[in-house]
Amino acid sequence: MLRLTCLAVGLLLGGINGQITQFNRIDCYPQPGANQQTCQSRGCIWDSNFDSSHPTVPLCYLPTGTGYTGANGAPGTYILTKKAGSFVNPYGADSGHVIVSSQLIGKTLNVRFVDQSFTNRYEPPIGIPKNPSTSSSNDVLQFNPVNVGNQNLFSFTVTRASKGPNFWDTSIGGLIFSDKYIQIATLLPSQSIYGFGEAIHPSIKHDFSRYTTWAMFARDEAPDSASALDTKNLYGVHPFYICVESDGKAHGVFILNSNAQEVTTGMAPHLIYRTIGGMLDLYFFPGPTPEEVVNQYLALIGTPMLPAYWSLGFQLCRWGYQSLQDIQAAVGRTQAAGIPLDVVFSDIDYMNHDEDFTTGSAFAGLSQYVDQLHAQGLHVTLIFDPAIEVDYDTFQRGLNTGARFIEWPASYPVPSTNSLYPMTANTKIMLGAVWPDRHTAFPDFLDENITQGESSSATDKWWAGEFTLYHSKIAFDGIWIDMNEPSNFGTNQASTGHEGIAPLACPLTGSNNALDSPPFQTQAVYLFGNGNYLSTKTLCMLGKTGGGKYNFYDTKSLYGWSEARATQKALNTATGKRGVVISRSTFPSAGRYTGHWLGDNTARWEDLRTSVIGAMEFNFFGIPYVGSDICGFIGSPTEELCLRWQQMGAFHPFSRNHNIAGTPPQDPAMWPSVAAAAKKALLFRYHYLPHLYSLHYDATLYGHTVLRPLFFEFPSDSATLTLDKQFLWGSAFLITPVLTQGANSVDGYFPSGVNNDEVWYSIYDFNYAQATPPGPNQLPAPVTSMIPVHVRGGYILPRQAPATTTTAAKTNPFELLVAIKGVRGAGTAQGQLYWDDGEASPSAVDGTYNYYKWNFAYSETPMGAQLTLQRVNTVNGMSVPTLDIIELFGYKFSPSFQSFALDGNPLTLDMSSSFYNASVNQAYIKATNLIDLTKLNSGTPSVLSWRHTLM
Ligand code: MIG
Repeated sequence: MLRLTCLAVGLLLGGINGQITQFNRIDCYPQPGANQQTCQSRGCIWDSNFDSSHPTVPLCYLPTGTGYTGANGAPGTYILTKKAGSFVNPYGADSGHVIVSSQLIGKTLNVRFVDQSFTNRYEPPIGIPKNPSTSSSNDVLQFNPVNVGNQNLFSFTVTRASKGPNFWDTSIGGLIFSDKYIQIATLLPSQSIYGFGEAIHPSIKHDFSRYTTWAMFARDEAPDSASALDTKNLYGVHPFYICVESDGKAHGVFILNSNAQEVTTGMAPHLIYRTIGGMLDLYFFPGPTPEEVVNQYLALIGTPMLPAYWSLGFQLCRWGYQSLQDIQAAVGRTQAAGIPLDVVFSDIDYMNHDEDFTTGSAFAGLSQYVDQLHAQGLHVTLIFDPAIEVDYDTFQRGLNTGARFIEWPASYPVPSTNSLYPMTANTKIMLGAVWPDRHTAFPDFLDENITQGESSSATDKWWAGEFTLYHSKIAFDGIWIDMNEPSNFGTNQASTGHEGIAPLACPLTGSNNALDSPPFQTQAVYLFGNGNYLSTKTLCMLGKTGGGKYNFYDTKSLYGWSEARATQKALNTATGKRGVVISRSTFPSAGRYTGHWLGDNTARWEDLRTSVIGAMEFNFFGIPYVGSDICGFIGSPTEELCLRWQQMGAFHPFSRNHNIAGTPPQDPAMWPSVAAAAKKALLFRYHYLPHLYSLHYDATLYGHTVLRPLFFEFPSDSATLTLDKQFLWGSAFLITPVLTQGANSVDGYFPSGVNNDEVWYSIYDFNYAQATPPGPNQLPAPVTSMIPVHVRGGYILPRQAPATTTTAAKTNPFELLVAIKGVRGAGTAQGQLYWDDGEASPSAVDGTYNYYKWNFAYSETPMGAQLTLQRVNTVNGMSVPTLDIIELFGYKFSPSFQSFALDGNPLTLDMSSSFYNASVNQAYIKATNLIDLTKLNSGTPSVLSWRHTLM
């Protein structure tokens, strides 16, 4: 049974019995139009004493005592029966029976509110929990329900068993349950809150000096980075945040819900979460490090897919290539400039009249060109939109094989549009209009009807079949899925933009409008202004998905997720390989199937800056394969902006230059200066691809981030909590991009660590191999150099000499960069390498990879150094390039080059290349076939040892 106690709450900031100030309010009028009369008529308090210095404070707010009274239910559960307080819910009848329960899933605490007054509450089918979580700490999370105050109001806290701060404390009040309005509010233990998406965040840490409401509902909406603040929802939905507590410990919270929803952050600090459907299903992750929070989150929802090795190469794209010759010209000038290039894209231009799985006449030679690119070791990614024109063979095959499309409800009168096309005349399919010339249908990827003996639904099978058929004509390697919010042109408006193609009209009024005009519509509608609805730019909320089982109202934000799932399967089926999928719309666990680009940004410095934040946030969300449109999508970049963006974008896992139609080309070879900078930055990236790939493997196997902010590694250094202009690859590689115009230098921060022993070695043009002083530094960064990159002492990074394709670079000998951490007496470094053929499917997790661990140590007594190399597991028969080079930073000894031995057997070094540079403590050891990684011991590690003398 749960403990029920009556607490005195005099110490609380506000809430159920406390004082309400302007800093701890819960908005009682979260839609536009609050005034004294509308406010008070719903039993709320109107503030006539408005403080103009805090313009975001809600003037209409909930009185104390708003919530539920309750009692013990069955063991471990709690029943909330009666709503308390003067608030009169204008958004529908209050539920009279909410059951609260909690459970531990490994170290993750799940708190569920099951609302039994309303049947068939929707739950996203993302298949959780995938796995129970673990933690480096023995602490256990606790759910502590309490009835507080005179009115016996229900609230709860979540804490660690060892106490410490309350992750959540709902004694602030404001719990509301009704069919189309669910609200919960909580006090927060600190202002260091990160996450919630997809949105443009002007800073990585949320701003608690004001009230801010972030909408979450998938929408085809381009990011606006130029406004001081734009809280609009973009393409995907991620109700997840990380909190760093005052002592540097971290925890996280995930709210599993796919309905239109929003979160308000308030000044107490507190947050208010509202959703207009589904469940209140909360997951608390104990950390205690930020990285562990993400590991625990991804244990629950699933870890990210492993991208094909080639997809870590540079990618060239644009919308508006007029013909195949335009693509060939851009690829030709990139290659002529010596810029590494791996992936060539075509946007919708290649299609015949924008129909999926067709090729337009201007691209007639695409198939042969793709073969030529393959012969050069390059790969090709094509775009496919979900909307299928309803008058050609692809659609007919779908109908023939039982594929489902989003439909009108059975009882709803189908619009006359359906009778325009023989294939839709007698169907309930909801027709929209996107890029194709005529009406389109939207595949229902949530269709769960799986015929016995099949492994996927007829819809998914048809989808994979279309890709397979098209692949037999054009041998693409990757799939880019766009417009999958899903986007639809002209919904509820006068025109679709296509002549003679009538727009979709949703029932906004009348007896069928319950889902299309719910009483509370969220900021996903209000922020877009009058005349907007949940169905704006998309399909009608009363549409049916899941083979008729669900309402689009509930599943709309899952569309991209479900398309990504089907498309990954289709890619594997069509190509027989791993490949990679890139999706615009995402939802928690989409990372299992796809990567993401940050959408239609603009060629502005502000957008370059927010893309640094966006890429880190998608790593929190379990979608580490992410990047922005390099040089900006909308508009035309200046030469300098494009140069800086190429330099920064060379460090994003998904590194693609992309541009809107109708603007001049902006591929890097368009300007000699940009070409030189791109070449230099990308050759650097290609040098370290084995490290980047290993980070992705770690993400797939263990749910790690690939890119992360500095506070992930140094959460107890409060200076890192707001840093969002630098980022790390894993733990060891710190990138300090130039994000401002006219700069010749850039400010960076170099944490000294809890033990004051961190070392950051420069690995770019300036002070190569030398340690940068800890703390803030101004670093040289002229356009002719790389942006600053530093490697952290204590790590060994695998690398290979670069080439202009990953295909070529992948066969080069391995090298290890050993960045030593330590005091004079002893220094150490560690690292690892995951290696496989880079494209086999299925990948990872089944153990079909090579895994090596390295360990370096030196000592003064006896005077010598040891590099331990261990082959942990290997794919039989796969040959791995030899290890030929070892470079050491922070190595304060002169090595005896004659003393090198592997497991006691002497080795001969290449003395024309090996050297020791005493002035910067750098050693460079080289020999052709120095160590055969294929034959390395798998049991007892091999030891490379040598003697040295103190300098
Ligand atoms: O409505 O396919 O975000 O990357 O170039 C525009 C054309 C449709 C939006 C994507 C963008 C792509 C464009 N697409």
